[in-house]
Amino acid sequence: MLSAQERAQITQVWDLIAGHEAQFGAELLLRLFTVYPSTKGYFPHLSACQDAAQLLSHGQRMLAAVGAAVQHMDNLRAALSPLADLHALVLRVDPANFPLLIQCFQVVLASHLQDEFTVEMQAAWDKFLTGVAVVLTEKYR
Ligand code: ZNH
Repeated sequence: MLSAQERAQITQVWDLIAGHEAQFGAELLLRLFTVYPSTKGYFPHLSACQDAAQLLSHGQRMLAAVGAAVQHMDNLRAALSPLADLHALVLRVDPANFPLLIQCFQVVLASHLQDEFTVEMQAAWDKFLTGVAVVLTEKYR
């Protein structure tokens, strides 16, 4: 699914994020809520007050999961199985929200990495995050 070059680009970008999961994650959530206000409905407690500490804490958890997915990009289905159960069976997040989050994720990357975030890296990350979203949304019934 991912070429050797795509894998390298995904890892290269992750190495720049690693250690800043909370900050990137909080920015991602803030962007998501602002650009796509309908997403706030899933996070009533977070989006109502936009308390920085809570955004950082949920952002940290979300980005840590992305980091784990990077470590297991050859085996996403197994690595993300518990999270897939959570999203599909418990949270029941409409799968239409995932492309919105992926788009915001790429804008966060671009705004931080600027010229370092090449078009090839964006393409590789788009493919990778789409793969993550496929796994997180395939257990719906
Ligand atoms: Zn999600 C949760 C990840 C997407 C919504 N998440 C969560 C968590 C994680 C995640 C890690 C935590 C878990 C625990 O704690 O156990 N997500 C994730 C990822 C992604 C996602 C990786 C992609 C890529 N989500 C999503 C979306 C949405 C969501 C799109 C909508 C919009 N999540 C959610 C919610 C929750 C979660 C609502 C719960 C929160 C709380 O807890 O409060």
